[in-house]
Amino acid sequence: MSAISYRWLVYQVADSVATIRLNRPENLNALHDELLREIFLALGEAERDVSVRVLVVTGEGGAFCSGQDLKVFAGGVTEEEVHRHLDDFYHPVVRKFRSIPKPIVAAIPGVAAGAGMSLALAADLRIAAQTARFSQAFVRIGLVPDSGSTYFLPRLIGPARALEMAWLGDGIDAETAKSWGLVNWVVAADELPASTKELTARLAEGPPLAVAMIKQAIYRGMDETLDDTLEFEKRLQGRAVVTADHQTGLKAFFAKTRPVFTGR
Ligand code: T3D
Repeated sequence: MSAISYRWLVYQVADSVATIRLNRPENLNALHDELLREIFLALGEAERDVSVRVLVVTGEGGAFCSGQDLKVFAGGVTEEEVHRHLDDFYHPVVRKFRSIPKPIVAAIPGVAAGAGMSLALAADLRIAAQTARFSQAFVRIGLVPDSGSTYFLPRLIGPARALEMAWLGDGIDAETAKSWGLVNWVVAADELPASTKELTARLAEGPPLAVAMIKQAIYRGMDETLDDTLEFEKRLQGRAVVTADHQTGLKAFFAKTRPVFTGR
């Protein structure tokens, strides 16, 4: 039972997994301010809930998210307004994806376009249905990629493919996205819920402290020198070796049993 009542998304917790389901299917889960605010709140709720070990972000009605609700800006917007809008609504969400010390999986049933694709890219892992499509749609309406797309995309697929997507604005299908390294897994559309559950169950079984430190180290390592990274890994490993979960893992290894990690 959520402490917050959401109007534009569905928030559910089951088996240590919080699922955030964007719920504006009539416009492919387009993002308006209220939905963005609710995504931020839901991410925070899942972060604080100690029973939650993994988050899933997905969309209702066969789409992931079509990006900014274009009806909102149909009347025009000033430079200052767009700055404030990005600062107040998009950037807090994107930063939250990275700062939450738990795995975040984007489960992508259909189209992920514009800032909707940016949200999928901000997740740690992506599992896509064969029906998924990815589009850097910004250029089609004379805009530039935002909400982290120019950060995440070249890191995932390289600058040439990122430019191809951003300049041409063409959609790519799930298999192409997989072959480019943009998604981790592609599954049949009707298998997406079960495959997501299987994946998140495995992630939820992991030792939470080590899982959190791995997320921190991997992202930090992408922006640091080798020497800095070696030092940072050393510090994290010093914290990991003294956890009860490490002892649990060792005992399970020698006993040839499955470890049950508690996060201590
Ligand atoms: O400060 C700021 O916020 C600036 C930030 C901007 C960030 C951005 O995200 S800019 C990019 C915004 N997104 C787009 O430009 C994508 C627009 N949508 C599309 O190009 C296509 O809809 C898709 C490629 C995503 C899917 O195409 P298709 O053929 O599967 O569906 P459709 O028929 O185009 O869409 C279905 C309905 O959803 C349709 O409404 P209708 O005709 O049934 O009443 C369509 O208008 C509506 N819809 C789709 N995307 C949006 C939308 N309505 C509002 N905003 C949308 N983004």
